[in-house]
Amino acid sequence: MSSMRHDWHISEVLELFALPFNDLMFKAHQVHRAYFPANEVQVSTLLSIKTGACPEDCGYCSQSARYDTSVERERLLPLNEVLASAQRAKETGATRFCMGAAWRNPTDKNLEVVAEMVQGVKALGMETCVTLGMLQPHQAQRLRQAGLDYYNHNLDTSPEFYGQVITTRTYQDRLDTLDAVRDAGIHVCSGGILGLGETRKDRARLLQQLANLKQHPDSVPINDLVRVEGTPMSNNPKLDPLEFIRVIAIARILMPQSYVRLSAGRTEMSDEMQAWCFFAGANSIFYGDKLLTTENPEENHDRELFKRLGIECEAPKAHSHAHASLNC
Ligand code: SAM
Ligand code: DTB
Ligand code: SF4
Repeated sequence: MSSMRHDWHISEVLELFALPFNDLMFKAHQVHRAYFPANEVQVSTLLSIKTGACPEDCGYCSQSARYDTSVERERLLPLNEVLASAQRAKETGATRFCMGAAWRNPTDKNLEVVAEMVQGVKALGMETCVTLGMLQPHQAQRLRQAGLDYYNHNLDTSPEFYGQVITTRTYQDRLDTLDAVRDAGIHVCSGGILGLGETRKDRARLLQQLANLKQHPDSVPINDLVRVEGTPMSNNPKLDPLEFIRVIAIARILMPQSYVRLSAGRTEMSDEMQAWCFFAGANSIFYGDKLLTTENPEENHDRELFKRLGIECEAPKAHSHAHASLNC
């Protein structure tokens, strides 16, 4: 929308970080209410369709072939298994099904198989999202043609800190993939991870990069590092929860119309911390006891938490604006 800003200066973002916590929460929550129903959260479920043996060296990742983690490599899952998982996710109340593959990039042959998965999941009446690594423009167009709704590809961190996290693909590669996705008419899902050892300025620069894209990402996942044994980041100190909540709030202020997803790391967050994240503007989560390879809160726990907070699940877009409950 034209009133959305894409010219944030780093000093403005840092000023938001420096606000007293209450002032920042108040501001973010006002923005949130102006653009979204205050008590609705969108629910997505993740499935790893191809696990492990990834040639990239992302320092946080359980699936990189460079690190000795407990993740076992698996082949691309067969279509019927993927569809059975999607059906289960739908029955538990998820409206979007996100499929992740540990590839540097898909081959055109890989993509045909994924296109079939996208078509099958869509036929169940769910929104679709995939995250397959770098994408060429013709590949993005092929996925769009298959009916893909969202493509996830994160900037992860600031351009300055990026080289200390990943050396096998550049920041510009990521921006190019996001352009290809946007140009193909697919919704962009792009965010980052906190707790990598970055500074507050790096966190501000990440948010600035996302907000200053030509169009804001439609969905902005904010991940808290899951410290995976065997990765170079397994012993990173935990980020201050209040700093994490600040990042959610600033993402909400900078990108008022985007869904801000409280993504990885929720198993280590208290219920109170998650409640603050929802107040600060988070309005999407991953639901189901597994992310890609690591644990997520149990479904029962999330159901209870939503009930205690009076949060409803957002109904599927294609149907009505009615509220729905996590239907487990
Ligand atoms: N391989 C594809 C790629 O990197 O483009 C897609 C899957 S990758 C797992 C998607 C995102 O998950 C990463 O960009 C990162 O932000 C997040 N992620 C991966 N491992 C994580 C971890 N241990 N803790 C938190 N977030 C993580
Ligand atoms: C994103 O930003 N977070 C999700 C999704 N996009 C694909 C992945 C989180 C992965 C957490 C670590 C794991 O389970 O392997
Ligand atoms: Fe591979 Fe994605 Fe993990 Fe990086 S984050 S190592 S690209 S699976």
